[in-house]
Amino acid sequence: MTKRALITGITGQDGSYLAELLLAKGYEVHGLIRRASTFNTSRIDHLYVDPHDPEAKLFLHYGDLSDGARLVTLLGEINPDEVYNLAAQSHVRVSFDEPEHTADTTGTGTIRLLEAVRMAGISPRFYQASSSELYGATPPPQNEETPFYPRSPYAAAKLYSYWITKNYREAYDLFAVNGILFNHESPRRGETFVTRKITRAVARIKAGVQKDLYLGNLDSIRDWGYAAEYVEGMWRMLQADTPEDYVLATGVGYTIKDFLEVSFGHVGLEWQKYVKFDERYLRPTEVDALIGDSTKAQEKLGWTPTIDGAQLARIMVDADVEALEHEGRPWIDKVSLESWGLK
Ligand code: NDP
Ligand code: GDR
Repeated sequence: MTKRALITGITGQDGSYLAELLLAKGYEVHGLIRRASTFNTSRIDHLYVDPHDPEAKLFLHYGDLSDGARLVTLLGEINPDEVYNLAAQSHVRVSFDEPEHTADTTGTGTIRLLEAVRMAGISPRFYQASSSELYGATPPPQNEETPFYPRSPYAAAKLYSYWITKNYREAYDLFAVNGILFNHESPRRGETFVTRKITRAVARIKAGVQKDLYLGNLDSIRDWGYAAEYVEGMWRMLQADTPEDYVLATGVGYTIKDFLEVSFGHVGLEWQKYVKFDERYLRPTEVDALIGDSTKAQEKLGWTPTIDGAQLARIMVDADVEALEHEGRPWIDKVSLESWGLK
């Protein structure tokens, strides 16, 4: 029997890799997309087949996590075996500018989706995209037992989603899990997150189309993994015998300065010559250090990350150099397509 999955946030970084993975595994994949005045499907266009084609396995539906009635209708119609809730206002700095909107999407959006599952009278396995930002001010290493101390409106909203997912698991016997994922990046990472901002700038500075790169705090430590590997961990969580929460992380921390060093160094440049400070990129409260301990996922799910922050920086710089050569034409990284046997 073909399995059916619903992905919210399918147009985002993780959603696009997860859709690819599930299609490669033979799933029928349904994705929630927001109506926008311009196309917002560039990360999944390469997967799209006209729905009239009998071979079509990917189906997109307009909807929004702020629209509960629509979620009930869609869940009833699709009746998925698995639901992956990846949609969110996911930018920590922006959550200080738009705290209420962030609460509505990143927090309340989750309860709308969980309630829609109940109201539709279905019982899919449910994945919630929880985050290492939950740990906030609690020092590393962080694992499933580490106390939370959120430091932003984004993290506070994710904290609500974490607990409500756990509550629905206990209250309604739903197979609902939290993946507590540490930062994961890729050539498809949004351009305003620090890794992609850096690797994109490296390519542009090298090509002579950008002069400087303005950044905020360079001393924070992050545990950066590769998004394509992390979505595979999400899938494993939903295949487990029992619903449990898991940390996914590489266990290796780098500062922003380390990432700059590797990225600029990869094309023979010195970052100190190009990076300038702009206080607008500082956060009112910073998360100083996140380094995860994913022993539980490694032991119980057999999930092992293979790419660390330094390798990732090089992959992303190479991809941004190539993307620049394709500017104005459709382009997508081939890394996961190859590894999942699609190309
Ligand atoms: P992105 O920001 O790349 O993608 C977010 C997705 O959510 C997009 O598809 C976006 O749609 C969609 N979305 C935003 N608001 C709504 C809404 N109101 N209704 C429906 N869809 C909406 O995030 P990532 O792919 O990086 O992350 C996926 C999830 O994992 C997020 O929840 C994030 O918070 C969480 N997370 C991410 C980590 C990371 O390091 N990447 C680490 C830990 C957790 P559109 O394209 O239209 O904007
Ligand atoms: P983060 O990622 O906040 O960890 O959240 P981001 O890349 O935005 O910031 C990482 C660190 O870099 C510092 N920084 C800058 N950040 C950005 N975006 N832009 C800058 O110019 C800049 N200069 C320095 C930040 O202060 C921070 O310390 C990401 C998101 O994907 C969340 O959705 C997810 O939950 C967490 O990772 C885990």
